[in-house]
Amino acid sequence: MARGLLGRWTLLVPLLWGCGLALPGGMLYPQESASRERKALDGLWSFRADFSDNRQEGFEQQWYRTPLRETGPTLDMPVPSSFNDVGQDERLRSFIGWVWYEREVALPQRWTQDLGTRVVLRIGSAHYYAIVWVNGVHVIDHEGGHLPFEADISKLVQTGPLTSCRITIAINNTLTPHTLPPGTIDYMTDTSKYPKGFFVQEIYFDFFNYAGLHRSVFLYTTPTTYIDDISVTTGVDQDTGLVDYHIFIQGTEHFHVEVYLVNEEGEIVARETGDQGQLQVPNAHLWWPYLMHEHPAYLYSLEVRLTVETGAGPVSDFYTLPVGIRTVTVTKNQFLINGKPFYFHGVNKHEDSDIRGRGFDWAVMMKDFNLLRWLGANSFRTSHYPYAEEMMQLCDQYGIVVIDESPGVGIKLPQSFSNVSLQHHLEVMEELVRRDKNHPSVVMWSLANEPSSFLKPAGYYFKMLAAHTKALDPSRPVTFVTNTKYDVDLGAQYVDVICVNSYYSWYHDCGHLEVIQPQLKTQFEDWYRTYEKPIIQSEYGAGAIAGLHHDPPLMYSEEYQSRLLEEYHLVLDQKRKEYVVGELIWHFADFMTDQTPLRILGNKKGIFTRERQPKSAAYFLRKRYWRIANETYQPAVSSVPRY
Ligand code: BDP
Repeated sequence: MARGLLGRWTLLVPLLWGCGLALPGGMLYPQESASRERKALDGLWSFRADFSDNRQEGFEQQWYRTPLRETGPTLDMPVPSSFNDVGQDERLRSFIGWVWYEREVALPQRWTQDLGTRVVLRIGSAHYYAIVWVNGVHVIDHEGGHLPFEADISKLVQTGPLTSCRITIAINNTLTPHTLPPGTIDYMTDTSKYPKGFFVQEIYFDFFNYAGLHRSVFLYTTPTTYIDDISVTTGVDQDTGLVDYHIFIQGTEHFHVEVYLVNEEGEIVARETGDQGQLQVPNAHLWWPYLMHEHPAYLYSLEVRLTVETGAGPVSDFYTLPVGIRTVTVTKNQFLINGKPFYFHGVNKHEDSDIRGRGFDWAVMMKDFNLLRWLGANSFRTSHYPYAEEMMQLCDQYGIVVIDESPGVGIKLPQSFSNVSLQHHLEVMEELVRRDKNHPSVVMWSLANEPSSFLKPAGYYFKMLAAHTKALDPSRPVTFVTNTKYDVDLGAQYVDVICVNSYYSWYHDCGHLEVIQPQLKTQFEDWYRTYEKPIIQSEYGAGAIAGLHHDPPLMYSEEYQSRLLEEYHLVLDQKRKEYVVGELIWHFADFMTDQTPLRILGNKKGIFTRERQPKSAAYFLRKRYWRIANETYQPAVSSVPRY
């Protein structure tokens, strides 16, 4: 294959960089209300991978101009899902380059005839780079595989009697040193060893680079004067809950906004008018992580009503935002929620399961939440990229605390610390904060996972990233997850909480469980002495093949996995009395990776299998998590198993 693989890509990316850092517009989750309609385009889409040598055939032949089936053979592709594991064709599983998705949608006549209606196309996640056309007209490009983007397509669908539209999305999963996550394409030109045109995508992270339309694509409507964004921060003054809000209106400067805060019983507890203000709630029910309080995860509804007077009468827009009133504070040795010490006993997750790859799935999400509760986990980190919005909403409802991580994983190469990369990373943080800022479950932003934070440019890189993220959201602490040694890490000075990954007795001193206690103790003491900041053990764990047993414990047996956790826990139990504020097991469930000799159909460090069945370590960890919950939270919830 020729190097044209990246041709169009490299051409387009600089256009985005030119946009500067102020993101235009909000990214509220589409919802139905008295003024809004929504259509989810889940289901089968037409799909075609561009197998041409330079991957440019689709652009050369303008596949977006006519129905995709007229350009050549197409497949039916489920959305949401990754395209990789659905078919039986190895070429598609490992495909790198452009794939094309298309869907024809019938629209209600009121969407296409009423010029007071704004029709928006919103793509929840397209991994990695996307170009979108509607009825053959280019509407938007987007870089980044894990955050939503949208385009106003009213003008394209309100052109006459036509009440359908054809949506075409070209997606490229190629990773370069400047994408997030980064990667490189290596071309193998020695034809005595490799077939002509052979190349591989190198990645610097440990999960399969699934691609496609991973989340729902929505069409939704608003009036042409509409609520574009809502920003809420909460505080507490004695028993009074404080909700500071800012509503962003588009389409007019002359509007009337009413804001109501409604409790779970449906009663209005506070009201205000105007696009900015503070709602005060006497005797407020605070949002607590579940297990921590008898009324966990209490959510109010912020009902926003916009009214605009027009010549033809008043036009209204309505949007309802769930609001949890809570505070987050960090001291030098504690992480406090509502002023009380919070200990993260949770997991690291991936969006990964079976043939759907990383595609969102309601059943998998519910199973995972049920498993989290079964386990007694109170938190997770969105390793190593932002998760579906539906998942964040459920965390708000169920009281699961989230460390919200950007896709900054595998930042290893010096080029990936360049200004070009930094600029993109800053934008991704903007997109992430814009999307997730109102979730009470999100208590901290994670900028990256295991970057080469010992490299010289890492200091400036993380200084800028941390400062920018804090400027975007002064209400939450910031971290990044490190596996660099404490005395050479150049980024840790800029974070509020130190998150450390370590794999004692797994990647080093293999099989020697007896090294864990001294090494882990030293790790914590070194970090705390140097930085005097609270520490989270953000990853630790061991691989285990479900059903593989060996006593005495040997690596990859279920026994070894449990024993390794036990050794870690002995030190964690000492240090959590001092300054360790959390432990997140690596990993919640087995997950797919690239093929390497160290991985057997994926990473097996899950305490659940990829099919979500428990290994022995899950029972072991469950006892611990519920024990910590029983010890820590008062009053204990009656449904808590008492170990
Ligand atoms: C850590 C990475 C994680 C890997 C894990 C492992 O943060 O993504 O999957 O190691 O090796 O370094 O299992």
